Amino acid sequence: MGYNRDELIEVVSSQMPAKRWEHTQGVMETAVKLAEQYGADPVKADLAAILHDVAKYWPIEQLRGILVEHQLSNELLLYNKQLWHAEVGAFVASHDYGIQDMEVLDAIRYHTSGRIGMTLLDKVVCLADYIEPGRDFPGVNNIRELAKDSLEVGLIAGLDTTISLLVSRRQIIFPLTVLARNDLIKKMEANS
Ligand code: DGI
Ligand code: FE
Ligand code: FE
Repeated sequence: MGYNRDELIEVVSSQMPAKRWEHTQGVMETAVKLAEQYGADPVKADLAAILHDVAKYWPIEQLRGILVEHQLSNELLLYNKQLWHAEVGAFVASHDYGIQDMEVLDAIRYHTSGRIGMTLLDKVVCLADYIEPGRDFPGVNNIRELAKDSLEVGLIAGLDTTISLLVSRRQIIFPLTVLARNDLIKKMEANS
């Protein structure tokens, strides 16, 4: 309990391979920049970014165990295991590292799936995860360009990429991801 930033960095980076820690550093840098540009709290963005993938390399059975034991999300258990590290990450941040800020915990919790009514901080962390400098997937440069002008347009493009990829692989889509995308589009249309 009561970890300072350097201690958090130490304890988080020790739980992942070097490559994933490089990704996390990219997300930290990008999330702070996006926060500054779009008016989110850069300190919270940095903290959420440090912790967002803390559970990414935990054994699947350990992730499942935490979801079940702490009754975090029964629904998540029915969907892709790649979604689990986000919910568990928020739990670990709170339970093991004493993070109490709900905004930070939610940004970690929803960094993979998104959600309806994403906060500014949710959007910043989720988008930073897509476009940090180390990311290299088809279309990433387009998302980077879109993100320069609009947090929402960039994020919708990111979610579209994920959904398209899942469709192309005939994989199940976590409904919240579709709901998050629809909600962002609806709100953009309402504002135009
Ligand atoms: O943890 P990272 O690799 O940095 O990024 P992430 O947390 O967004 O990655 C999670 C992976 O989960 C992503 O490559 C796509 C996969 N995935 C599987 N099913 C779903 C899903 N992602 C979303 N958003 N929704 C799904 O239903
Ligand atoms: Fe992640
Ligand atoms: Fe990530």
